[in-house]
Amino acid sequence: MGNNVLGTPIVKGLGFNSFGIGTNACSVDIDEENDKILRIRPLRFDEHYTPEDLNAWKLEARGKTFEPGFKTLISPLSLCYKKRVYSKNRIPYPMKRVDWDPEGERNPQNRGTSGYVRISWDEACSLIASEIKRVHEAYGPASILCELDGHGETKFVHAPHGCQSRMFDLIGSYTLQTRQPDSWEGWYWGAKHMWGMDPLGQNSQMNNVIRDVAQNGDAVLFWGCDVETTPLGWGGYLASRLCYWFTELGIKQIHISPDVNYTNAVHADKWIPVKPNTDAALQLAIAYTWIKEGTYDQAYLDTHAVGFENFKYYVMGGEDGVPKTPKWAEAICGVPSYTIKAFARYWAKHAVSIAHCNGGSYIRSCYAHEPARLEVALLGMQGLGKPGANQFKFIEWTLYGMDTVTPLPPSVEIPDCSPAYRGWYRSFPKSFIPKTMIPEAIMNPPVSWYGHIGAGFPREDQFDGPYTFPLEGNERLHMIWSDTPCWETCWNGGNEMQEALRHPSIEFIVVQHPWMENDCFFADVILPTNTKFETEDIGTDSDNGQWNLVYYERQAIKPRLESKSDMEAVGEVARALEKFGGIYENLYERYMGGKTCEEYIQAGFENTGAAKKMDFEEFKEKQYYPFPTREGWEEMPAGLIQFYEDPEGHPLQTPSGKLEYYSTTLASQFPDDKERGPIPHWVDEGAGHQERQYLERGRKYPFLLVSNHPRWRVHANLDDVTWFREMEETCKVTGPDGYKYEPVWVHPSDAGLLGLETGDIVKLHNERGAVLGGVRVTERIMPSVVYQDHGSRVDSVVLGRGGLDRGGANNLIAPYATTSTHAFGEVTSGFLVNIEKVDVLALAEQYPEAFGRDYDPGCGLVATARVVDEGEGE
Ligand SMILES: Nc1nc2c(c(=O)[nH]1)N[C@H]1C(S)=C(S)[C@@H](COP(=O)(O)OP(=O)(O)OC[C@H]3O[C@@H](n4cnc5c(=O)[nH]c(N)nc54)[C@H](O)[C@@H]3O)O[C@H]1N2
Ligand SMILES: Nc1nc2c(c(=O)[nH]1)N[C@H]1C(S)=C(S)[C@@H](COP(=O)(O)OP(=O)(O)OC[C@H]3O[C@@H](n4cnc5c(=O)[nH]c(N)nc54)[C@H](O)[C@@H]3O)O[C@H]1N2
Ligand SMILES: [Mo]
Repeated sequence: MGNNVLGTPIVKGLGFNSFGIGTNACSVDIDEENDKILRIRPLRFDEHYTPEDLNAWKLEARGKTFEPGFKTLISPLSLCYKKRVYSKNRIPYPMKRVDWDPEGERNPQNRGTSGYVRISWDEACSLIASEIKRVHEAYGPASILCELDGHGETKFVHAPHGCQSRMFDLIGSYTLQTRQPDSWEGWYWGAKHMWGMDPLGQNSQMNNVIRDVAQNGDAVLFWGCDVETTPLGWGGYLASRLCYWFTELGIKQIHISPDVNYTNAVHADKWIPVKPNTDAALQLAIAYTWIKEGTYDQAYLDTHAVGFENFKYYVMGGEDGVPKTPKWAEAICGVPSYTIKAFARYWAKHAVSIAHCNGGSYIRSCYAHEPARLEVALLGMQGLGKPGANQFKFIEWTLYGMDTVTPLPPSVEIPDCSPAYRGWYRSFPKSFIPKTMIPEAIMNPPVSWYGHIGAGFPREDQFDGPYTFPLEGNERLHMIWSDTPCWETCWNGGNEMQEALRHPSIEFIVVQHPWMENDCFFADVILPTNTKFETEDIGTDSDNGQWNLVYYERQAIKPRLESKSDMEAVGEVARALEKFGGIYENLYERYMGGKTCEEYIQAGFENTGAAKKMDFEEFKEKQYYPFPTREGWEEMPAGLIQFYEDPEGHPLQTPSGKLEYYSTTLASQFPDDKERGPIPHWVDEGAGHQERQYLERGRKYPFLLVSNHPRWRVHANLDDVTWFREMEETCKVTGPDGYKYEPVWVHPSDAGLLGLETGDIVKLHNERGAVLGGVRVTERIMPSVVYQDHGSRVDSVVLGRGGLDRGGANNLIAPYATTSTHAFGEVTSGFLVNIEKVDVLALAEQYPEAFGRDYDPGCGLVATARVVDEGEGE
């Protein structure tokens, strides 16, 4: 700390990742003066290292070259981050819900509407400690639910998530809310059974695929893929640069999506508009065309696949009497049959790869396993793995430190700082609940399901079970400790969750978080935590594929307001528990594991190859070490070429070692499953879903909502950034009441019929409730589809099922049911709604409390909007 403007800047890794482990960040330099952050700018690698030191890589194709740069390509989501640090939305001090009295009335029904009073850290920690002890004695440790699974800032020692689980493990366990394979539900529940790979599709075999495409590909299908948006949540602009290069090389970029997303608008050669979550129909019609015209690779299938005949029988209509013709598909997916045929013919004649970030709605909607499997089916029919014909990803190239997922030249190692990490360490307690089933588990236990639910588990794990909550002899849930308070705006059926959080069985909710938003308003006690600018830490970065590095982060500014880091906050509770003795004795020291922060940072550093190059002091001085490119990367086989050339010698991880168009394991495990049978199908309805426009519900709710990953947020993060909110063109729409509404794109033809204009305020609604939004009339969205980004801050007018939200958090009205009967994924996009103009000034009169909250257009609700008594403070 101190005046560094003329001295060395402070290195920070900005970005988000699952559990907040510091990979995939975008490293930046911070200039600070007098305990104030002045600016954030790219980190330069050539300050301490030369291209020779780094064994700089280079891709060559068709006489052109692509090289990485020597500074990070940072995104607006990182550049803006000081706005988060100084947001009016920062929780200033510990708080207690005004009508929650642990000695008397707890008033759970008032959660979500109550006010808060300021309390001291001592009082907060002592309340939490007493509640833990009481719940332990009355119900047992598994009655405490830990919500610790969200993305978070890239921190190691001061881990954003899961510090409480470390403490609970020392005093008798807890119940874990497990992370879903959220990003890739369809790939996990579906594609994995067909080609055995995980987490996302082909990403365990993506080596050198980008060079392969550059040299051998004719076209890349961006099948639900927005490279100008979603790589920015993790890192920077390298993926964007690659799209420009593909254009230079003459590689066609074909976009298949309901909207003209930000990549489509800039890079696409062609857009094929498809209605949300109807891709399966389009895919089946492509297969039909190839079969009918004999333009698929039967010889490849003979040696590389099993069960193709069964699939073919279904496609041609043998099974249900309905041939899956382009005409049949057109009525469902909105793509004209002549376009489907032309597209199928183009694909059959060219070397085509498919690119994703993760896949969009059709991977996170009902029956998402079907389009995921059908994508593999199509790739297989055209000789998957041959030069120029693979599937690859544009993000998360070093996820979980995996070594084989980068389609770009890898470095000598992916740095692993895990000894520094103090958050959840991926251990599964016996008692756990899939995240998608939390509301049911709270309100109507017991609940049961199959599998541990999470990417990276063996394929067979999905068949284990059924698992049940609560375990035999255990009580239901009575307490929740969340460091991830965004369930409402990020998961399926948020309105139901609001009811669960107000359920009488839940006696105590504690939340620790830097910002006052979303589920925080349901907490009984709130602890203010801080951002990575306020602590010293270590981290690693894949710099979006340019360079892998490890960096040391100096503390940039003092902790703001009364905040502590997440790790320290839990430590304070551990200290408060010690007074009860017994199992709580000496808890703080045990929780800290006998090391100081500095020692953890050093342990993290020692675990990376950087320690072979320099000592800890030099590392702290230089602040970062980029790893050189691995020798011999050019020789690494591209994608699935080995499987293509020698399927017996290089089998897939399926039971047969081949592509399974008919899955014998699905057939034997769940013989009666109508939604996920052994062969991928088009599924109309079932398992609690009726989300098709042509079915009965579609008459009442005729629009399909596509709820993309937000351009100007990372899920629930960053909705309070002043700079973004000023951008009326893309970020928010200002209503007549001065409130910044979340945009809703509507096609001009629909707008005409409904009498809507840009700037109107509408409600998107179905039987689960309604959310407001601000209209933008645009041809960038298909007719009969509306688009509103996901993750906007909840600002409830009416709570619970049938409720109304001003913030535009459309997850509140997403389906409650999971992917399908035996697949427990989220269903959060591609569902039915209706859209209707509202008069916000009339609503404001009807709901004066909700519309009168302390609000700043620059950030949304301010942190103290619900504070009724600021007290004396500490
Ligand atoms: N409608 C719709 N919904 C979706 C999706 C979609 O496509 N459409 N996609 C889904 C996908 S793929 C995902 S991965 C999930 C993401 O869902 P989540 O991972 O649950 O959401 P995040 O907002 O990334 O992060 C969780 C919380 O961590 C908080 N946080 C960040 N840093 C810190 C910290 O240092 N300390 C503490 N205590 N908290 C911190 C954030 O403020 C946020 O409240 O959303 C899913 N939901
Ligand atoms: N800025 C930003 N970056 C992020 C995130 C964020 O929240 N914000 N989240 C991160 C996370 S956790 C993840 S999982 C990834 C997500 O990465 P993706 O899954 O790729 O992201 P999405 O926005 O859900 O979908 C991408 C595009 O798919 C198209 N699409 C949507 N629905 C459909 C459909 O039904 N069919 C077809 N064919 N196309 C469709 C839309 O054009 C959309 O822009 O992004 C990561 N990066
Ligand atoms: Mo995700």
